[in-house]
Amino acid sequence: MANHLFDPLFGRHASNTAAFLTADDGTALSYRAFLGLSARMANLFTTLGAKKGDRVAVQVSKSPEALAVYAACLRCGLVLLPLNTGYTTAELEYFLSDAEPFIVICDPAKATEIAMVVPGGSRVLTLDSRGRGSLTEDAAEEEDIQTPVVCGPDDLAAILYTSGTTGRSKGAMLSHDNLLSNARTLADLWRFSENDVLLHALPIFHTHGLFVAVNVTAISGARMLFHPGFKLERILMDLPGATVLMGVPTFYTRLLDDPGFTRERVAHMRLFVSGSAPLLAETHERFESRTGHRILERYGMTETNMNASNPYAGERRAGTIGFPLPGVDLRITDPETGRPLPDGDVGMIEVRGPNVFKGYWRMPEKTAEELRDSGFFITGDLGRIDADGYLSIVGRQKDLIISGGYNIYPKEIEVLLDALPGVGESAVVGIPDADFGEAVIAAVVPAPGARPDPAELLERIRPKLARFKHPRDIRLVEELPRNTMGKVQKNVLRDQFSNAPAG
Ligand code: MLC
Ligand code: AMP
Repeated sequence: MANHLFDPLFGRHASNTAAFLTADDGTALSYRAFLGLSARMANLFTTLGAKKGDRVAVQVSKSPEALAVYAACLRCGLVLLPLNTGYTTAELEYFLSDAEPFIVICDPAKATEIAMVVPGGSRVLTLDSRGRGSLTEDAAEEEDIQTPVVCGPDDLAAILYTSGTTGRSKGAMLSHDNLLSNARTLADLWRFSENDVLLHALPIFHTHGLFVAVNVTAISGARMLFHPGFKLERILMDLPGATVLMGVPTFYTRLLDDPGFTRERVAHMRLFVSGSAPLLAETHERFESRTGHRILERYGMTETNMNASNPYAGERRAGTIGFPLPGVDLRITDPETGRPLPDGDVGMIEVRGPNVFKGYWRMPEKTAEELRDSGFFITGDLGRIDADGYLSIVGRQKDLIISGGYNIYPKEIEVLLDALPGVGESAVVGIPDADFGEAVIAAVVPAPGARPDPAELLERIRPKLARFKHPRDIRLVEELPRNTMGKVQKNVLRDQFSNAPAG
């Protein structure tokens, strides 16, 4: 095939007049029309001078046009760099200077601010939540046909930034084949067909909403009900016309909290998928007794796409993430020595397969630390395989908080707090939260003689951090608990704070 990923996902639908997605206002967009739109954008990128391998950074609201940017990039062999809409300009500055995109696409309301931090030579285009802006205006002048650029399995399709434990984000480089192999495996395993209608309410700047949801839909010729975000009433309204929902655990707890979420409403559904964060066994069980459906939990990462899934036909076991996907080698190793451990022991989850990324953008040392020469990627997740082969995640070795499916690295917040006057040192932890799974709490030890005001500290770090990373509470403490090696014992803090929730 001429373009390893574009052709099987989208190219083969060039004359398909069936609906690819239904937008929030009820308008249906056929595969053919979607491809025409992406061809116009691709022609615009080429007119602007973009060449295979150039990066296209995108921070825009979810819309069909925003999704067409993804297909347009694949067409031209450009590397998509999707960015969380919550990121502040201060956060964007790092991604843009690190990735050096040739094109930056942002909301018109942020264009002036973003233009200040865009590297020299980059072009800025705009796109608003309704699909309007210089991107679509200029693309409208272009032809709606385009010959996709030749791309092989190892060519890059996307770079997705994941925060690092040191506070510096790393760009995970994903190839055409990383994405294609995973889409094929999941579509097959979860029995997708062109009769499926996926209720799509996830953001499209992460692996879950962009690659799992969209690629699996496109490769199956299925259709999406494309919601701009998760709104409970809209989900309840559309469930009767859908067959599949993919969500983070917060989707499922919010649905269960609504009395309108009934067995009748989901009678037409065939599959509910959960991932990106742990699904409590209790949620799994409540869901089954309410709806008669067992949620299918799967496990993935930005760097690896999906690694493991509960079975479609066999037992979907609560509290587990099922079995390694076909083609994925998964092993549990001793975190200290890297030696494989027998089933039943808790250790580091390592994975290898066509799904595993190509390394971190311009960070060969970081890549070498996490990706072994043997091809195994060290996930940072701790797990155990039971006697029946089911894998469970029992903890994380990496210092990471997952809130509503978004990853938050404590270090990034600690660095900002530590730099403020009146702060001696700080430690950030996640405590259980009924809605988001975990909530961010910061412990601050005042500098000698100081008495900083927590509300003021929050005000100072606010402009530098996306809203979802803001501590829900900052607590002053006399000292941080440390072990004999002097390392902060975050588990002790977590227990202290969990037992004394914010007032
Ligand atoms: C929103 N807020 C959050 C938040 N989402 N705070 C913490 N954690 C989050 N996840 C903020 C809002 O800005 C708002 O701030 C307040 O919290 C309440 O907002 P809300 O209206 O209740 O939130 P909502 O917009 O409904 O969003 C919640 C959500 C969303 C769960 C729908 O966060 C979401 O779509 N999460 C999915 C993330 C995802 O796709 N992860 C996949 C990563 S890929 P204020 O100012 O009003 O107080 C990956 C690999 C894999 O992990 O395996 O899949
Ligand atoms: P991200 O870096 O955003 O891709 O997040 C990946 C991390 O999310 C993984 O390393 C896990 O810690 C977590 N994760 C993904 N799926 C699950 C799941 N089903 N259960 C528990 N944790 C999960």
